[in-house]
Amino acid sequence: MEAIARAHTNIALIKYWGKRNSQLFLPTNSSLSITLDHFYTETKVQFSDQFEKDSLLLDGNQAADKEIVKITAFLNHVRNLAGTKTFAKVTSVNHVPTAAGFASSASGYAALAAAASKALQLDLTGTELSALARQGSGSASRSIFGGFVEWQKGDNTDGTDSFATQVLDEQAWNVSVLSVVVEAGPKSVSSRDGMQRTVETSPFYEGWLATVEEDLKLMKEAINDRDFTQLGEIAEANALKMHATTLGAKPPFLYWQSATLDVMQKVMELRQQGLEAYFTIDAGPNVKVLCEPENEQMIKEKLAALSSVRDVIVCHPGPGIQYLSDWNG
Ligand code: 2P0
Repeated sequence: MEAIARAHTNIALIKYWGKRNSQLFLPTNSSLSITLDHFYTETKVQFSDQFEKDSLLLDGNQAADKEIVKITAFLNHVRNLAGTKTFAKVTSVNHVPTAAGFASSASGYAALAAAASKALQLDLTGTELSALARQGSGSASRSIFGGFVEWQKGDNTDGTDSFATQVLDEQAWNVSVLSVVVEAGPKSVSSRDGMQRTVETSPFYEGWLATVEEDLKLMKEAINDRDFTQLGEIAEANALKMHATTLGAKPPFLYWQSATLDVMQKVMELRQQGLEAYFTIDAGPNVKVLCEPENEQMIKEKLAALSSVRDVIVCHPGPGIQYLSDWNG
């Protein structure tokens, strides 16, 4: 009763920002992302009656009790589906460049959902697996699929219609996502706490909700038409609006650091010079820069030359869940 799965991280072009139900991980808005080829998590799950509790070995280290509590809560969903109470040993390795510091809950829970459900022979469809991964971390619902992926927020109170679907596969349109790692201190507010605080206290959150569905519609149009300019403009504007909501929260907070602004300003400057590039930023200081493949080397060099930039890793649309027969972790 064991299985191994690999899941890639994703970067949202239309952000998931806020929950309407935190127990079930139901979002207030739909979101859309690109699954990235370069960064992934591999996870092996073994179920055995010999185990007296769940355990997690993460990147070679035994996880702290706090992490085990989360994993157990998630595995309970999988065990309920399979009608078993057997405990599991989870071994997981994040394949992200060590300097990057963005180990991802998206790839982590997507890989765990896939490996655990396969180990228990659940034979879930892609959408069922996505809805399961969502209950570990919202953005994990999107990492089940490759390429361009939409997570439909759904309307049902039980979450049965809140899962991701593929908009375009990873071969269909090659855009470049430069992952820019900046010199920065640790972040003080997690994305989970940050989105909750924003929903509960920011007067700007209404403005977010008022425009996000239109952003999503325009983004899907851009993808359908392979219109890179529209994709970039909408993604950058959507990210800025998400971050603007945090400034209105009580107490206010900001994920950007000075290095983040250096990269944002450089991207705007490059655009003025005719080199088309756009930025998007998640709940942290690092920046992802979107460009077309023919410009990626030039833009990479310009960004890497900034003194506050530690590394630039070139990514492209990557695959969805893969099941592996051998463990190389
Ligand atoms: C996203 N983020 O769409 C957004 C944009 C961060 C900013 O999904 O509480 O780790 O586990 O559901 O998925 C990060 O939040 O939050 C995230 P939980 P998650 O990618």
